[in-house]
Amino acid sequence: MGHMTKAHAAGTLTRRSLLKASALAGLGAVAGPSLLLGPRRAAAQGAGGAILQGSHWGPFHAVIEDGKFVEARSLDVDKFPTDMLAGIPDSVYSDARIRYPMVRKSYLENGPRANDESRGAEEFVRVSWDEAIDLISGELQRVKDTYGNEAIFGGSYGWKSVGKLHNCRNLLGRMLNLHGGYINHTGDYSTGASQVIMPHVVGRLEVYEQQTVWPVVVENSTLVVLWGANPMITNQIDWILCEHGALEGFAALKDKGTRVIGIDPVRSDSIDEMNAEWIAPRPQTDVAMMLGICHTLMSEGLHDQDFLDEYTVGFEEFSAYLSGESDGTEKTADWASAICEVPADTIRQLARDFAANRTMLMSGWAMQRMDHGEQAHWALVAIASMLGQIGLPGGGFGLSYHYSNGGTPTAVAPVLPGITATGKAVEGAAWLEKSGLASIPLARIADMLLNPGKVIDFNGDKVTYPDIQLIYWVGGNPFVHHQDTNTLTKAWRKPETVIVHDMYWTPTARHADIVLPANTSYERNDIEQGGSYSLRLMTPMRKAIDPLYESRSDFDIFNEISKKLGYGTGFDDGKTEMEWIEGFYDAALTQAKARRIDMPDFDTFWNGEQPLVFEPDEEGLNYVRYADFREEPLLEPLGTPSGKIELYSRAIEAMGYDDCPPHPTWMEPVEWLGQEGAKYPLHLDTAHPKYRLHSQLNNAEVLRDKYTVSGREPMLISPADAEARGIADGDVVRIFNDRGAVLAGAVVTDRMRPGVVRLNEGAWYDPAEPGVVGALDKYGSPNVLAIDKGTSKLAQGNCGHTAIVDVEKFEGEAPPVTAFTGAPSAG
Ligand code: PGD
Ligand code: PGD
Ligand code: 6MO
Repeated sequence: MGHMTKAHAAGTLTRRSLLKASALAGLGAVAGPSLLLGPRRAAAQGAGGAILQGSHWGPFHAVIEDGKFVEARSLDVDKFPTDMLAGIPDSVYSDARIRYPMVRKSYLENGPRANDESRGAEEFVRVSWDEAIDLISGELQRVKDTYGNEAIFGGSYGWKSVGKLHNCRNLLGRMLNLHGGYINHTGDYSTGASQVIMPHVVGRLEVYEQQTVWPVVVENSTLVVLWGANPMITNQIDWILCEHGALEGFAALKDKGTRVIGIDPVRSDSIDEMNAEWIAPRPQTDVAMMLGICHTLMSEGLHDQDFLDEYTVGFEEFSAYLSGESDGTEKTADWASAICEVPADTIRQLARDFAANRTMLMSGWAMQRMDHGEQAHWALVAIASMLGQIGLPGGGFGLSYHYSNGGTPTAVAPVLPGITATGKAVEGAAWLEKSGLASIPLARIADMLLNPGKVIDFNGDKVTYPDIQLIYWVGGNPFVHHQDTNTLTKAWRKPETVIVHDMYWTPTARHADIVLPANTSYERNDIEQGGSYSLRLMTPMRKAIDPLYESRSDFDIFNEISKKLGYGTGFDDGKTEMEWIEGFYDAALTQAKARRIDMPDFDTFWNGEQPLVFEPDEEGLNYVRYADFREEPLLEPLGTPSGKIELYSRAIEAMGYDDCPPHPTWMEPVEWLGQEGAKYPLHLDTAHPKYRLHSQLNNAEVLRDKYTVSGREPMLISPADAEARGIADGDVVRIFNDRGAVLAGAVVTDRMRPGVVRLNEGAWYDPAEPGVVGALDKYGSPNVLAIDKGTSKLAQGNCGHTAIVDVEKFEGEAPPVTAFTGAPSAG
């Protein structure tokens, strides 16, 4: 075959964008929830001397004035640039910036000590780069000699900046591999439960895969369900450069007037934006609601028996559960209604509407980030299987329409390689074999630190916790992202040494012994691709400003440590930053040549003012997920043991886990609103924030000004719940349960289902008494309140959305927020 696809520079001023720009200039400033899909661009701009850069928020022009980065200006190629761009320069120059290598005072004076309670509490002392590198390399050697590489945790998780070279997590792994290896993690916080169960159900990861594309959905779907998904907010970012293509898809769906239903305890921005019908279940009960829908489909004969016979296994067992034959409880809509508090008639009508339409079930991930989170997506697959539309244009289910702009047609583009964690293995080769096994399910980190030697179940295996003495964290923020901060504070005292690189004094950096100032990706050169699924963009990330203060790139830091440890050019392969970048581009160029994709030479690319844009071909524009399997179930089997969709899994049955049965099952979460004798009356929804990427940009004041209440994180509460507690809009409130307490600012709103309050994840933990277990958090981090428990023995995912709490008006003078000022320093 062979087609010629041209990568072209973006930013040609079309007539449409000109019209939009002139008629609506300035509207972007007032873009609130109802305008998320509205025209929101200021007049299109050329580069004008600005520097092409990129981020999780999208590519942009870094506008530099007098050597200062003053604006991250969106590009024309991005039809829906995010408001978060405004926070980028602000965060770069924020007070929270780490300026110099710093060491915790008593660590510097007395050296590593176990069980240190002053971690997080003490002031830091400035040291020179030479001292810092000596200290770290000496410590890496000492811990290796004393305890072995198994004592080093380098499974540092988090949303490090974009860029194929300055991938700090891989760079850390690369340095530690040279040094003989380390304890790694498996899984992530995003889809901890689903990414483990989906391979048992559909033989694929599913959560990180391309969806039936938007043009097909817009043309064919007659009903779209946003099931616990808030794509207007969560598609603002991408794991690589964001291109916001799914927002173009949602805009087209809205233009067409397709019916949308939103199932969410919160009337989300997406529900408003899509004019969706709002159904608000009690949180953590979607599985019951889904089973009620399955039961209705079955009892009303609306299920597609032919599809079930040909493409699935296990419906017999599953239907015996629905009918109550296997456990004595019939999963009727009325049964479900008593649990999820959605009227039984609504549940039945949903089943009928799903069956009567070409229905696309788009699910977010919050519902698997809770106790027994494995069940939700499995039950959703069961509904979709009973509807029999999987593999048809616009039908079935999708687990990634809300993430990294899933469903944006995949372009004909090469894939840029990047730096890997495997340097040249030196002596540690034997140990490296073991290192494959030595990774712990990520969200069990506090449990691991507290219980060396403990054995846990994980997806049919047993995992033995190592005895960690050194933690090395880069590119993540566990003191914000991990559940139950007070338990983590305790656990974090266990290792002898904690080393962190970050750009900012995050709560994690404050809880380290040695802190190194990394520079931002705007202070170094790199290269990145855009659109995790679409591969639509490729851009140089040209250094826009010199590194601030004494900050350096993680690459340089790890390279120097590696050299100090005696690994020569093992880390950098003797190549400079620009040589690495050009090497990645050349590898892409080679692929492009083989596939007859037109791409400029490196110099032209590097000096371009706009990203390269790659276009999809017919195949990309018409992609229907599971169409191949539907057409050829025998020739294109799924990766499950049966080759089919498994509504009953023999593999899971064989594991014999009490908390993960072999078919989709309703089990009460460890704590929830319907629990008998529930200790607290409100559920805490910890959804992802509109103006941050997790904790990133929380230190940008221009953004904080948009959402904080009395300088604190906003907590959304229904009018009824607020009134019952004498809470008014704007009040400082105290949210609490047995695990801890936080302050926040009340926003009283009818967007909340009564009984539910929302505090977004990513808020910086700000303890009133630093380092003290049980301290009041002055700013409002929800993970002080969330439970630290694995979803089940199968996936051991995190349960960030499992927490019940109460709220009261805070009386007296609230202590000032100090999270964003930088750590206390002794000089
Ligand atoms: P970020 O705030 O993105 O959060 O947790 P994650 O740790 O990823 O942290 C990234 C950190 O890396 C920032 O401090 C940033 O400054 C730093 N960084 C960025 N670039 C660089 C670099 O080049 N070098 C160095 N050295 N540092 C860099 C996110 C995690 O939180 C995720 S993905 C999810 S899905 C979870 N969501 C929830 C939830 O829904 N509910 C609760 N309760 N908890 C959650 N936590 C999880
Ligand atoms: P959440 O906001 O946690 O996003 O994507 P994910 O889909 O997990 O939850 C989505 C919706 O689920 C919310 O509206 C929430 O109210 C709802 N929900 C909560 N509990 C329930 C429930 O019990 N039932 C139902 N039906 N709905 C419920 C997260 C994804 O977003 C991830 S993993 C990452 S790493 C990225 N993070 C960010 C980010 O931090 N900021 C932005 N702006 N965008 C992101 N995109 C990505
Ligand atoms: Mo995530």
